[in-house]
Amino acid sequence: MPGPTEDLFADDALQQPSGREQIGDESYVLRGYALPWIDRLLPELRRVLAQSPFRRMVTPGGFTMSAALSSCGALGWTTDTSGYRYSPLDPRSQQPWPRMPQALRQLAAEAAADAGFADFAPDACLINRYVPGAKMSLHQDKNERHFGAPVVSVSLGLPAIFLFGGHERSDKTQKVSLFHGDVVVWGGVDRLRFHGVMPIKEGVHGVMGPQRINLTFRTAG
Ligand SMILES: O=C(O)CCC(=O)C(=O)O
Repeated sequence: MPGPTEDLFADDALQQPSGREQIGDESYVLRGYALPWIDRLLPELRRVLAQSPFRRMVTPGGFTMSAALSSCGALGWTTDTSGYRYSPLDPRSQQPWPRMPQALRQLAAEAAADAGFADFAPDACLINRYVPGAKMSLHQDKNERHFGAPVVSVSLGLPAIFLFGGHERSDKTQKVSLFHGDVVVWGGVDRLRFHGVMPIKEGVHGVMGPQRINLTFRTAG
């Protein structure tokens, strides 16, 4: 029978940090920010994914990404051997991407405002699914038309180590642990900083199962 201390540490929520952590001049981790939204968010996410299911895309260099992707909103980020771009159509169905649910849009706008970016109006929500072992290499988000709006990134499910670098690929990276419900916002002078995700460790999350889902909101058009 575990003692009281073990019981305490068996509870995920009690181990999770809370509050706002600054990771750059204009970059913040909002710990647990999305938790109160989860019950509204998950059914909407299921509807989006029924219409535009996850698929693994190929990079211009011919590599299949380990994360599987989908999107909602007016524009969806896609990649194939001819390049990275935003498209109004899901390349799989040639139909518009599912509309961005109001709960997702509102969560992103409120998180951006709390991090100092008022009036965030995302038109693209990229949905990344990582199974254990999947990762995202260091990259800059620069397929958007302008860089005035921040990036808002919501983590769900298995924990991840987010790599937050500088403006050069070779710059030192900070390792930021992200948990279910955490939101990262970066913009302004930090908008083009390199970032990525280390391979996800094996595990099963109590709500999301054996996966991590990340929602990344941007103003792309
Ligand atoms: O999964 C994440 O936390 C980051 C995703 C990301 O870097 C991206 O979609 O550009």
